Amino acid sequence: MNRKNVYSVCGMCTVRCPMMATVEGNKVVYLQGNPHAAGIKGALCARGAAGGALIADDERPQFPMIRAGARGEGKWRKASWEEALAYVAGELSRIREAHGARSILLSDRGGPFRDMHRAFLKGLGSPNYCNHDSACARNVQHAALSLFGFGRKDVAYDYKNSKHVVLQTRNIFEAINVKEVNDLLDAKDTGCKITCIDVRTTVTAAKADTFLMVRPGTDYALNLAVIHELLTRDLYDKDFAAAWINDLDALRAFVAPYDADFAAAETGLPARRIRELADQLAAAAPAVIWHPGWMTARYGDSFNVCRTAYIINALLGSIGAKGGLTQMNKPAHVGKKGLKQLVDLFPKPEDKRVDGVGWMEGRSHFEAGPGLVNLAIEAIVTGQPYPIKAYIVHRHDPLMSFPDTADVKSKLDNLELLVSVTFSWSDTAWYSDVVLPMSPYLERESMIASKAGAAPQFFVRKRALTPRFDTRADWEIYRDLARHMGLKELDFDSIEAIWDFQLKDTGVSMADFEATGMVKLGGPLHRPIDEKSFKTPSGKIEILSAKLAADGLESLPPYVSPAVPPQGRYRISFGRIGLHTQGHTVNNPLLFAQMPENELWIHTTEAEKLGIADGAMVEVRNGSHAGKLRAKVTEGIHPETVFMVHGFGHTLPVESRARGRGVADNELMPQGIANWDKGGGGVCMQEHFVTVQPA
Ligand SMILES: Nc1nc2c(c(=O)[nH]1)N[C@H]1C(S)=C(S)[C@@H](COP(=O)(O)OP(=O)(O)OC[C@H]3O[C@@H](n4cnc5c(=O)[nH]c(N)nc54)[C@H](O)[C@@H]3O)O[C@H]1N2
Ligand SMILES: Nc1nc2c(c(=O)[nH]1)N[C@H]1C(S)=C(S)[C@@H](COP(=O)(O)OP(=O)(O)OC[C@H]3O[C@@H](n4cnc5c(=O)[nH]c(N)nc54)[C@H](O)[C@@H]3O)O[C@H]1N2
Ligand code: SF4
Ligand SMILES: [Mo]
Repeated sequence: MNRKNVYSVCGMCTVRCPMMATVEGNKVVYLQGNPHAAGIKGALCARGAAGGALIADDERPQFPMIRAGARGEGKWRKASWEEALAYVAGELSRIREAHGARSILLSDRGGPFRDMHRAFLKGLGSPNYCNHDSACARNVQHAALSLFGFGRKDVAYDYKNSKHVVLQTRNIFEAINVKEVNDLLDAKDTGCKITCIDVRTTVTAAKADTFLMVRPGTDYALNLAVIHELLTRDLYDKDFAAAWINDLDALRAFVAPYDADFAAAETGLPARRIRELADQLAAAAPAVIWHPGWMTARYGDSFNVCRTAYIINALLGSIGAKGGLTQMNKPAHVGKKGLKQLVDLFPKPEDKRVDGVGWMEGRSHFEAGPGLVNLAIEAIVTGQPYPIKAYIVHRHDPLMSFPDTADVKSKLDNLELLVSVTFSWSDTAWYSDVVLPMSPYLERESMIASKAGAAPQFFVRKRALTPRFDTRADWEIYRDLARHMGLKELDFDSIEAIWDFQLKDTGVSMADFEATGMVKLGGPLHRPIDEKSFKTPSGKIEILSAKLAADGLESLPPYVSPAVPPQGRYRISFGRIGLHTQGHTVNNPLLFAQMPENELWIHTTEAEKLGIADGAMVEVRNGSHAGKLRAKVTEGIHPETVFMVHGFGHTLPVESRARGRGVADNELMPQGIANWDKGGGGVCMQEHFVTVQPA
C-alpha cells in the first residue's frame, strides 16, 4: 500500500510540537517529531507517541449529539451535522435576539489555532472570548505585564546557552515540552547548573545539581531573600539596573527585613544555601534563568512569587541576555509580514467584557485578550454586569479544570445553551446540551500557525487520516455555524481557501511548506534590550506598577506566612506526570495501561502516625468530598502537604477504562473557584486542606 509522510502538529497536549506521521492506507505506521524542527530532534514524548491509540479508541464522541434527558444524565439523541449545527445556530440566534450578542461566552485552551472560532464569536458581536488560563498561568502573564509591559511569551527561555537554570514550581522533566527538555539536557551536558525548588522530589529534582525542598507556599519569602542578598551584597548587575530598572531604592528598602535568616525560618532551608544560591547566580549572570513558573494557580501570593522571580532575572541582567530570557522575534522583527487574521474582518464589539477585565474597578490592570473565565462563569450566576445565556466550550473542560465539579455545574445550570466542541469525552462535554465532536488532530487539518522565537516561523497541520467517525475539523464546524448565522466573511469553501487568506501579502505560499511542514521567516536573531523593548510608560522595568496601584494593589506587598495546616490536615498539592495530559489522556488505552490511576504522596513520618503503609488504600477527604486511592509513602515530600497528579477520578460511563480509577484533586477544593488572586487573576487551588486515613 502507498506509504506517505504527512507533516502535522501533535495534539496530545497544549505544547503542539511539530511532527511527522507516516501513514499507509488509512492507518498510522509511525509517529515522530518533525525531523526538521530545531530542538525537537525527531522526538515525541510518551503521550505524543500514543496518538495512534487515540484514533483507534472507540470511546470518544463519534457523531453530533443533542441532549435528550436532564443535563449530565447521559441521555443523548444522535443528530446529523446539519441538524446539530442548525440547532446550535438557532439557539444562538434566539438568545442573541433576547439578550444581545454579549450574552454569548466562548472559552478555549488558548494557543495558535484560535483564529476561526474567535472570529466567529467576534462576528456575532460578543466581546466575551476567554481562555482557560486563570486555572494555569495567568499569574505569570500578569507578573510579566506588570513589570515589563509585555507578556510572558514575549521572552524565550534560552536554555541552550544558559549557565544556571532555577526551576521553581516547575517540573520541567515531567511537565513536558519536548524542545525545552532537549535544550536543557544539552545545556546540562555542557555544564549548565540546575537548581530545583519544589515541595517534593520530582524527576527534575533528581536531575538537578541542587534541590531545595521548601515548605509549601513560602516561595515568596525565598525570593525576597535572594533579592535581599543580591542588593545588599552588590551581587546584582549595576549597569543593567541603572539603564533599565526603575524604583530600585523602593525595592531595596522593601527587602531590607527579608534576609536569608528570615527566609530560612519560613522555608525550612538553611540560610547558608540561600546565600550560596545568590552567589552562584551572580557568578553565572547574565546567562541565568530563574523560571517564573507555569502552572501557578496555586496560592494567594503566587503572583508575587512570579513577580519576584522576574525581578531576580532583571537584577541578574538576564532579561534579553543570551542564556537568559531572550526577546522573542515575531515576523516583523525579521522584516516579514505576519499571517492575515480572520478576527480582523470584524469590528470590535461595543459592549464591555462580562468578566470586568480591563474596565471594572479592581480589574482594569488585567489583560483583556483572554480575560478571566472564572469571573465570566460567576456572571452566569449573578447576571452582573449583564447575563450570560449561551456558552460554547471549545477544547476546554471547566468542570475538571476548576475546583469542585458540583459547584461549577450549579453555575452552568443558569445557562440556556451549553455547547462542547471536543475530540474526547470530558465532564463538561457530558454536561452539555450539544456535543460537536471534533476529529482528533491526525484526522484533521488546522489553520496555519505562527510561532515566535529566535527564528520565527509558520507551520501547518495537514490531515494525515480520513476521520473514522462522523467528526469534523474545527474550521468546518465554525464555517458551517457561520453559514447558518449569515456571517459571509467566514464562508470559505475549503481549508486551502483559508490558508490562502492567511498567507496573503506574506510572500509565502503553500508550496513552501511541502519540504518540511514549516517555513522559516528569518533569524535566528538575538536582539539586545533597547528603548523599544519594555512596553511600560517609562520604557523601563517598573518595579512599582502604576496599573496595580490604580486598582488599589501594592506592587510589593509584605510577606504573609502561609497557614500551617490545622491539626490532622495536610495542604493539598498537585501537578503533572510525563505519561498523561491533564484529564484527557487517562482513558487513552496505551497511556492508561502505563498509568491507570494516581496515588497520594505522603511523608513517611505522617504515614506512620496515621498507620498507613506504602501502597495501602487511603481515603482523602475535604468536607463532604472524598475519594480513595493508593498511598505513596516517601521521604521525598514535605510533611505539611500531600500530592496527587491531576486529571484522574473520572466518573463518566462512556470512559470504561478511566472510570473510577484514582481521585480528582479538583474535587477536594470545595467552592474553590471563588478564591482567586486579585493581583494575578489565578485561582488559588492549593489553599485547601485535606484529611487522610486508612481506607
Ligand atoms: N485541581 C487542578 N485543576 C487544574 C490543574 C491541576 O493540576 N489541578 N491544572 C490546570 C492547568 S495547568 C490547566 S492548563 C487546565 C487544563 O484544563 P483544560 O483547559 O480544560 O484542558 P484539557 O483538560 O487539556 O482539555 C480540555 C478538553 O479539551 C479537549 N481537547 C484536547 N485537545 C483538543 C483539541 O485540539 N480540540 C478540541 N476541540 N478539543 C480538544 C480534551 O479532550 C478535553 O476534554 O486545568 C487546570 N486545572
Ligand atoms: N506530561 C505533561 N506535560 C505537561 C502537561 C501535562 O498535562 N502533562 N501540561 C502542560 C501544562 S498545561 C502546564 S501548565 C505545564 C505545567 O508545568 P509545571 O508548572 O512545571 O508542572 P506542575 O506539575 O503543575 O507543577 C510543578 C511543580 O510544582 C510543585 N509545587 C507544588 N507546590 C509548590 C510550592 O509551594 N512551591 C514550589 N516551589 N513548588 C511547588 C509540584 O510539586 C510540581 O512538581 O505542563 C505542561 N506539560
Ligand atoms: S509535549 Fe508531547 S504530547 Fe505535547 S505536543 Fe509535544 S509530543 Fe505531543
Ligand atoms: Mo496549564
